[in-house]
Amino acid sequence: MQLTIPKGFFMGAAMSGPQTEGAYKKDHRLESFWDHWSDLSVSDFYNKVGSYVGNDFYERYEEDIKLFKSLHLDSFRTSIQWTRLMDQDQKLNPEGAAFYHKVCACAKENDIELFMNLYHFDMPYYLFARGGWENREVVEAYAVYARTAFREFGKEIRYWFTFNEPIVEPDQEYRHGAWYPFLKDEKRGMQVQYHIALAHSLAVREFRKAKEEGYLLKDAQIGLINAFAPPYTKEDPTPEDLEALRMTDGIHNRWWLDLSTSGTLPGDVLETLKACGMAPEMRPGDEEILKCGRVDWLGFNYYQPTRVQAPKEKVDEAGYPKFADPYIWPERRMNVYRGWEIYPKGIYDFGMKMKREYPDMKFFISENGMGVEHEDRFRNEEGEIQDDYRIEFVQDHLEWVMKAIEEGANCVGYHYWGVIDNWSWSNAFKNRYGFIEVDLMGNYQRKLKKSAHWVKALIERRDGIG
Ligand code: BGP
Repeated sequence: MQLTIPKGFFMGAAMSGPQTEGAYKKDHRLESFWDHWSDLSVSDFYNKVGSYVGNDFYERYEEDIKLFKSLHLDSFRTSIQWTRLMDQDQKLNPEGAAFYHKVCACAKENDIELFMNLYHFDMPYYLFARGGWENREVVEAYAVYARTAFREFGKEIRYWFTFNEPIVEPDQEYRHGAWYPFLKDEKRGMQVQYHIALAHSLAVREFRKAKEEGYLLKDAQIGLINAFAPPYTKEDPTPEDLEALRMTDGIHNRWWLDLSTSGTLPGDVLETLKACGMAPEMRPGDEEILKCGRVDWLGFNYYQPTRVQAPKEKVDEAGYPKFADPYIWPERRMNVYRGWEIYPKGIYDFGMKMKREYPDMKFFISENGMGVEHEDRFRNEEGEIQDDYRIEFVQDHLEWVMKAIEEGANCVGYHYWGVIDNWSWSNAFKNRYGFIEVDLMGNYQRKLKKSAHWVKALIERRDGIG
């Protein structure tokens, strides 16, 4: 069956400043958390490629936006880097601002809607050194940064987002020990997660204020983007498995969904945390701040489902209560390069959850994509990468999105992650996601893959052209 997408449904590209821009020391940009980690131990990064280069977007933004246009993509998301926009005195860096003004102007010239995110795991290092998200002053500093960005670009950007996947830093840096500073401390992770919820809410408050004061476009909107991985457990669960599901869903999804739809945090989760001594420290007045956290719409990043079961051990290595263990579904299909399960139906299940539980909130699929290693293997005689696996991946997911829409989900778009190959954190350039290849040996030259032609034809059918 030929896939068709509805008219007016956003089809675009997702990317981020720290993974694409490069130019890490240009125009007085500050050192980021990633630059610091790269300097400290570059061998933690695949092939020793640290955070410095991105995919050269800083120099090639015009070419890239024109490429999006040539594929008929109607929108793209990137992020402002806090390190580029602000100086250490929390004042605007005019050179950094000039770059983002150029990006805004170029998107406009090409008739592409720009979705601008303010934070994509990229804290300025001087703030990280002061305790990062564990420190309330950093929460305040983020609000100053957000206010500065709204005032500076208010008339150029319609769609704003406070955070991309706010769950990732608490998880990767504080709970799982996967990213620098490699901590495994659930309690500190919870405090960080709480402070990010406050930072998000303060930024939304700044947005509303900036709108009232006339700094923003009249129809400007603010959203939050999260990895809303739908959680599943065994088909025949015990009450303990269901409890594991409740807390996993509570910390990963409901925490952000309740905050962004009703300006509260899930009471049952806070109670459980309190009972086991893991509740974050809250201050008088915080409830009022959180109430500001309601947004206009949501982004849903989807790569894989979360499958959990009751934990074998009651406590972790540090002595904190464990809420869940991973559950390996016997029928799972894997993206072996990334180690992530491929389960397109998860996107539909999440759409149905939104329809049932948060019917007034519209959302879009803000990331979905397939990273594959050694794509050179798939070149044809003309040198073009034949990434049929990627076409199949996107088609399968989009079919489930369309089914969710038919059944009433308020989903208004789809952004593919990494339309142009980019730098993937500690995996650097190991797995390539793009419809467009970046030739690292050829001065970052861009080349279309087979999937680029496929997505172009798909959008042409939507628009009745071609
Ligand atoms: C999401 C992030 C992106 C991107 C993507 C792919 O979680 O928002 O920044 O990196 O995952 O993951 P990875 O790059 O780790 O392969």
